Amino acid sequence: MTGIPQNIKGLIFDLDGVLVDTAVFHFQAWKRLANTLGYDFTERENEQLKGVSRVQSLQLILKWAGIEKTEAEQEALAAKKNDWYLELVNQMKMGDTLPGAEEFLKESKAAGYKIALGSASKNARLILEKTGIIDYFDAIIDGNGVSASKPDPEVFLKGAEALGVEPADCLVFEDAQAGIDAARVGGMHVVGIGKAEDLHGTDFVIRDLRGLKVGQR
Ligand code: B16
Ligand code: MG
Repeated sequence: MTGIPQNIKGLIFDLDGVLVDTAVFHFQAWKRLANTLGYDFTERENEQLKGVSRVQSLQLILKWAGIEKTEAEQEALAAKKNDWYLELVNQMKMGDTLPGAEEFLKESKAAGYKIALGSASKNARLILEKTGIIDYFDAIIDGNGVSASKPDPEVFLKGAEALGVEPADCLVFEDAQAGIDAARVGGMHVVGIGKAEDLHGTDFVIRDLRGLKVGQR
């Protein structure tokens, strides 16, 4: 089994698709919104919304549908989608994390790694609280604290800074290509979570966090 590279001091986790499976809730809520506009989209198109911010996701869906909306209308639509998304998130419970995620966080913390969240989501804190994993984090950088979306490296650079660790000594965990590109541009190591054929530019790819050994620092 692969281990964490020797020089690594800080671990920066994406949220959706790495620690929790909220992608399915995003998909349901976006689909519900698209349907009110007389449009539908598939799970395959939904892949392109992963790791992308709320407003950018809406703009992509409107583009696919060939629909134009003013900025004010877009804000109202994004708010409606978020209300529906939160109805689903609010049903999440302690332990609703992806396979191996909580154990990996626990072992990493015990081994002395500094741990940050680097997520595009503005709902990240709520999700970490509901699933009971918030206390593992030394720093939380989310969609409320960044101005540029992935593949811009801002979210991860802020994470490294908050941990007091050089970017080159950080390992980022990402399931989306935009996030992998962001980590690379930021000069960090990056583990892809998912299928190797879908993810490019990683140090290595694992199916989920059961596939990586924490070991000793
Ligand atoms: P919110 P991540 C991303 O989370 C999701 O992958 C993406 O689908 C979503 O649009 C984005 O968060 C914003 O989420 O609407 O909750 O602010 O993968 O960066 O943890
Ligand atoms: Mg993600």
